[in-house]
This record gives sequence, structure tokens and C-alpha cells, in this order.
Amino acid sequence: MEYRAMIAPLKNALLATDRDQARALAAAAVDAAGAETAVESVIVPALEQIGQGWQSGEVSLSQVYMSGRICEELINDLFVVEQPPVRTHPHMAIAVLEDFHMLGKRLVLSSLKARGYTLLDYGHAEAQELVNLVEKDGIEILLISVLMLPSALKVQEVARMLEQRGLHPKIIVGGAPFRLDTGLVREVGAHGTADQASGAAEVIAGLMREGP
Ligand code: B12
Repeated sequence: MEYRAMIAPLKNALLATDRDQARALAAAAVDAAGAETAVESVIVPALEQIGQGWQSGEVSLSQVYMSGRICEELINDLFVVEQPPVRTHPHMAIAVLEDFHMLGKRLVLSSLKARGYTLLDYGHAEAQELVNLVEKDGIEILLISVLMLPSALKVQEVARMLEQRGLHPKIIVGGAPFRLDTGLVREVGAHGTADQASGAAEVIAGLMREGP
């Protein structure tokens, strides 16, 4: 089966909470396309379709929840990071701001680690808490993942509080609201974004070339 043709069967397996079938499909997609493409082109679209189904009332919240859990397990198993060459780069951290959609962050983290970047993982953080952590750790590049618009708008609050403390880390944002509205990145005071987790490394490299 061509790997993109696995989206629909994977979606059905997730909705049926059929872990074994979901795992078999994910493994086949990895064999066909490699882990990163399998996640971005098969698992993420399957989850997006499940989200749309929930919005239109065909899918229950418990199905969305279980699908997210299963995908989290699959992604943890698929991304076995081998020892990449260590890079020298500014001090970096990543967080999910305000909301609890954690998979995007997980993918960005794996993708960067696989490319030799080292970064702190703040997990989920509220705006004030995030600013405190950035100050304490002297973070120079802050990556923020969100999936809900209200959380995306909170980035502005983070940027403002950082500014007030005289801190000027580069902020890279990502997640659905930024994919849907390309103007939002600048609006909230961020310096860059990428539609896919695998694009984060390129954005970081660009910001490093620009300098402080
Ligand atoms: C799974 C899921 C959940 C799970 C999350 C489990 C988990 N551990 O993460 C659970 C069940 C907990 C959940 C809860 C809720 N959810 Co929900 N959920 C989803 C769903 C189906 C998939 C999200 C997902 O994991 N996608 C896969 C990840 C990998 O995609 P991603 O985060 O976009 O990441 C990709 C890129 O954006 C990028 N990226 C992400 N972050 C970053 C960061 C950087 C720096 C960069 C460069 C790139 C990058 O890389 C990734 C791809 O490589 C979406 C549907 C959708 N269309 O997205 C709804 C969705 C996000 N949820 C939604 C809602 C409303 C909720 C709830 C409020 C429901 C409720 N009534 O309780 C709660 C809110 C919880 C909270 N406070 O956060 C809405 C949001 C609407 C909106 N835009 O505001 C959506 C869009 C569903 C819908 N169509 O209505 N949800």
C-alpha cells in the first residue's frame, strides 16, 4: 500500500481503539517512507481528520482522546533517536503554552534531537511560568507549540513580559493557528514558524545566521 493510502485505515483503527492494527499500519508507513514522513504525512493527517469528525459530531471526545493517546505511544516508539553529531548552538527550550495538546511539541523535540540539537523541555507551561523559566535558564531561542487560538494569542503576552524584563530571546512558534493564519506569527511578536516539526531546524539555522 502506498503510504498516503494508509491515512484512512489508520484513522479507522484509531477510532476503533485497535492499537495492534494502528501499530501495524504505522510500522508499514515507517518502512515505506521513514519515521519523520510517516508521522507527518500519515499519523498527523489521520488525527486531523479525527478532529474534523469531532467538530462535525461524528466522533466522540473519548475517541479523540484515545486516538491521541495511541498516537503518542506510536510516536514514542517510532522516534528512536540515534546518536547524532552534537551541535553548538544558542541555549534553547520548548514548551506547550497554555493548552494540553502535547504531540506537536513531542515531534519538534524528536526532530531537533535527531539533528543534534540539545534543548530543555518545559512540558506544559502557563505564560508567567514560561517567562520565569526563560529568565532562570538564560534561554536564547524559545520554541512554543500550541493548537488552540487562545493559546496562540498568549504568545503575545509572553513576548511582552519578556520584553519588560529586558529579555530578548528569539521566539519560534508552531501549531495549527499559525498554519491557518500566516500573519499571526508577527502579530504575536514571534520571529519564525514552520508548518511541520521537521522545519524547526531550518528556522533555527536561519535565526542563528541573522545573529542577535
Ligand atoms: C488529539 C487531540 C486532543 C487530545 C490531545 C492529546 C495529547 N496528548 O496531545 C485531547 C483529547 C486531550 C484533546 C483535548 C481537547 N481538544 Co483537541 N484535538 C486533538 C486533535 C484531534 C489532534 C491534535 C494533534 O495531536 N495533532 C497532531 C499534532 C502532531 O499536530 P500539531 O500539534 O499541529 O503539530 C504539527 C505542526 O503544527 C507542527 N508544530 C506543532 N508545534 C510546533 C512548534 C514549533 C516551534 C514548530 C516549528 C512546529 C510545530 O509540527 C507538527 C507536525 O510535524 C485536534 C484536531 C486537529 N485538527 O488538530 C483536536 C483540536 C486541536 N482540539 C480541539 C479542542 C477544542 C479540544 C478541547 C477544548 C476539547 C474539549 N471540549 O475538552 C480539549 C482542550 C484541551 C486543552 N486545554 O488543551 C480543537 C481546537 C479548536 C481551536 N482551534 O481552538 C481541535 C482543532 C479539534 C477541532 N477540530 O475542533 N484534544
